Amino acid sequence: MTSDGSPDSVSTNETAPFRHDPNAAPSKNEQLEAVRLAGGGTQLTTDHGLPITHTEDSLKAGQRGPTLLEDFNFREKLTHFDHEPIPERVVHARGTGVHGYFEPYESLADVSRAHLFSGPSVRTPVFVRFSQVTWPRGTADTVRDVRGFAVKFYTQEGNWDLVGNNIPVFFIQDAIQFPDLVHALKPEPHNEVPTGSTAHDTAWDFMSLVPESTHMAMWVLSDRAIPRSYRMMEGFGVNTYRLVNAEGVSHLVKFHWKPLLGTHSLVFDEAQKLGGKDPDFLRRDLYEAIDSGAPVEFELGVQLVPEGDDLKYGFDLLDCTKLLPEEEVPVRPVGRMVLDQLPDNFFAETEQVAFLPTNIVPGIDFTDDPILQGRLYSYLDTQLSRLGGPNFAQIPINRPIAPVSNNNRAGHPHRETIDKGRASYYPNSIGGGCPVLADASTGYVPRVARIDGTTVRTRSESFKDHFSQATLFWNSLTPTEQDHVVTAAHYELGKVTPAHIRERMVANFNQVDHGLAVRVAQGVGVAPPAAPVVENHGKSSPALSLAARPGAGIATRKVAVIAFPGFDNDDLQKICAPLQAQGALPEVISTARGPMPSSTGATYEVIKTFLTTGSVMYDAVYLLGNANGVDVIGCPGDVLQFVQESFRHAKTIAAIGTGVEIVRRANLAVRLVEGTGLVSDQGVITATAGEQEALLEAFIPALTTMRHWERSVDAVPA
Ligand code: HDD
Repeated sequence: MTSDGSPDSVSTNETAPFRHDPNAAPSKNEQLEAVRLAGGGTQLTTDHGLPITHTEDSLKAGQRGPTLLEDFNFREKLTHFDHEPIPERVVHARGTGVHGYFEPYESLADVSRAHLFSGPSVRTPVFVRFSQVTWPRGTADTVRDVRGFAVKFYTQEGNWDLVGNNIPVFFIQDAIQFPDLVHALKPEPHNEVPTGSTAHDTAWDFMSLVPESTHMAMWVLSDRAIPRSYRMMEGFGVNTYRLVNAEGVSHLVKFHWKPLLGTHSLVFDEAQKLGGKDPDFLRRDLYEAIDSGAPVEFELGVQLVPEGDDLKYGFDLLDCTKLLPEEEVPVRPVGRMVLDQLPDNFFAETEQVAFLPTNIVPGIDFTDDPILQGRLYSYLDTQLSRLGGPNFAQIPINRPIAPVSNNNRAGHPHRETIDKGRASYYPNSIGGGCPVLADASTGYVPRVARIDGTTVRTRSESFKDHFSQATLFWNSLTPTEQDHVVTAAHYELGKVTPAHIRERMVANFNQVDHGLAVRVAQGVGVAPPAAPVVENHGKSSPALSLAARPGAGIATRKVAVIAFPGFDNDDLQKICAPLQAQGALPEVISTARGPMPSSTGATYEVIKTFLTTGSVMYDAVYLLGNANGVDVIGCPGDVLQFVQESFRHAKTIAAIGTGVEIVRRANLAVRLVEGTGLVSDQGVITATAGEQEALLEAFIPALTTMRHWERSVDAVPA
């Protein structure tokens, strides 16, 4: 067989020029490729393979003379550099990708004929790209935004791309509004301000005028939009898809990804500070976790609804501004995805990966959801300008593991495949009819659906309830999560200039919940609405709160261990080993990089300092005791800020021996140990010297809790 699947010897081909004979010796191209693969590759060469002896000076006419045009190496190097950038994605430009695999727990054959779901022995390679939606490639990781959660499954039946987000609903109901939405959210066109924030006029002008976006706006104002880690957020397919079994029976399906580590978020103040301290916080977190062998695992689940029940739940399953509460249709666990390998090259893999909702496999199908329908057009189209033309599927990261044989040929900018044979059309007899059509048992067969209606440009009546699920979401949040929504609204709308936009948003919130509207109004200079528009229906879906999935254990939680010269070595050993044994990541922080003497004279090699880190990069802080006492340390502002900020961000703080004195000087509104013993108050745990074991016993559960919301942030002294 040739690379395009054409058979080798057909009688009609016998007299043809340039006939390809597979039994013949390797072609020149194949011989050249074999030589290339055998090559060494450590010597500096031009792009054309010429070994280069000098690359730091251009070829000049005399010591101080002009550069010569003849210097082809100079020209090649500069030309290549000048053409390095490619257009960034119009949305989801900033992202990071990793490799892994997916394994089903059991066969899903009752609902889908997809081979990747056929049983636990099928392991499918995946590439996952997590992203932000709205901002340019250079934006800080932690800004408030929806996060993309795109998974490419390299299945034996071709690539399946599940291109979802970390929020289960969307802003709009019809894809024709997507360009308007994105234009409004992005930096404003006259001055390209602001980057990395929807806190500006056009964003809220649009959302205030499009009431169906209110539900999504509530999610974006919630802590979901500032995840602590890509490893600690849920993923959702958002649109409704179909699963189809071998008998042709289909179910509507919503896809879910559940993180093994539970769902956790940053505090907004922390997210903003991280933008300066570590703009790469989320990608670094993912890389470091995978590099250290820590578990990065998600469970795939499906909510299945029999065909025909799309209106049964009080809303339309084709309307992706709505979610299907898990309490109504439980999520059936399907399998696990493990992310365990970093890409070798960011550009080649993460930047060049192209996700297409049209990439589906037999056993998975579309619905008439108008957002999904629009997406089926847009993604292929965008790859053409981003990746330069129709051959992007041949870029290694996009190449399926399933064999490809068709009659697509040539194309700008390049074609990697060296197609053979004369027949590049269907039907043909010259190539023996190859490639032949798949039969219905192996190939993709589009769903059979009766479509009957007159052309309209209207929104379905079943899409017209814009607020009751926003109320459901609001009712499902914990009081702390609700406070965060209100503060985020104060921040976002507080930066909106025209009063009428702020007023319209408050009016929309009043359709969600009167109390919410009043609280938002109070912070944004708008008169609170006098009365509710509708009574809150009182329903909730506990699964929508981040608190519903805390995860278990302390794996990959980062602990800042603060130490100064003369630190108690015994304290250090007794804290680090047990934490590491449970998968946590303690890191010593001090005032200067280099060897630091301990109380016993042994030295510790300090890598992290107050200058190169910040409390916002850690989940908890632990202050070691010191033989020299706290006055020698002098309690620099850096350490006090570290402790106060950790307190403000509701993190666990532990201190022992003289470390307690530092906490005392930080003036936190908690009880601290006096005399001997251990005191634990609102996640601040203090103990006298020598009480390491008791301290650890209290510290580990507190670290598992992650945040101590019982603290009042206002308790932080000015
Ligand atoms: Fe989209 C990228 C997710 C609606 C048009 N989208 C993109 C990515 C994700 C999503 C995760 C980044 C993929 C990557 O990492 O490369 N998009 C969604 C979700 C949506 C959604 C969950 C709502 C259910 N998108 C949507 C609509 C349109 C687009 C309605 C247009 C009609 N999306 C695009 C795009 C992008 C894209 C312009 C930009 C880069 C790309 O496709 O490859 O075509």
